[in-house]
Amino acid sequence: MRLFFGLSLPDSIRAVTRACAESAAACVPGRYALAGNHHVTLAFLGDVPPERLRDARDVLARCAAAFPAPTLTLCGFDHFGRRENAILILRVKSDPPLAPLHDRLVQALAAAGLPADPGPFSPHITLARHAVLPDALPACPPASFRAVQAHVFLSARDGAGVLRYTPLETVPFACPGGEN
Ligand code: 2AM
Repeated sequence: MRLFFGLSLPDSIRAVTRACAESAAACVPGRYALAGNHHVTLAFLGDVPPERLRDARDVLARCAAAFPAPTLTLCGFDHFGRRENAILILRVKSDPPLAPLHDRLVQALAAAGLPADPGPFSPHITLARHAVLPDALPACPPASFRAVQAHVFLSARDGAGVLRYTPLETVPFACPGGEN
């Protein structure tokens, strides 16, 4: 099974990312992700035998339990790759930054004998692939949310052949104030 660790978006934030994707689609051709698939990847594992799902979950649970629930802010459009064949993204800023968590996850996965893409890591939400970027992109309103949970996601095609990211496991971040 193809797995990754990531953060899901609250409905209010997904409404913003959906609106950003719709406004981009008016001027940026590309293959747009389903808004239901919008997420922030923390670490990508790739193919994992189903019997090791529990071990992957335990790695995420241990690392998340030692990390304060981060506040994420959408910081506007950006891209990876060439402008004529780009991955269109929304940049995400996190407080505290997510890079140390990504590094810890990659180390813990390796120690558990699980696969992990070492990076580079740059937090974002993918909106479209094979995008052809114009000189200017529309504005995307700033929006913030606190992620109190992380997930093990399954990346798989549904019966109709549509790629879906499905949370299989959910684990809490540390919450110093004890609010969650
Ligand atoms: P993304 O986070 O930029 O959207 C499932 O494939 C998810 O894991 C996708 O959201 C994808 O990119 C992310 N991902 C991170 N590293 C990956 C890799 N090496 N191969 C495939 N997907 C990867």
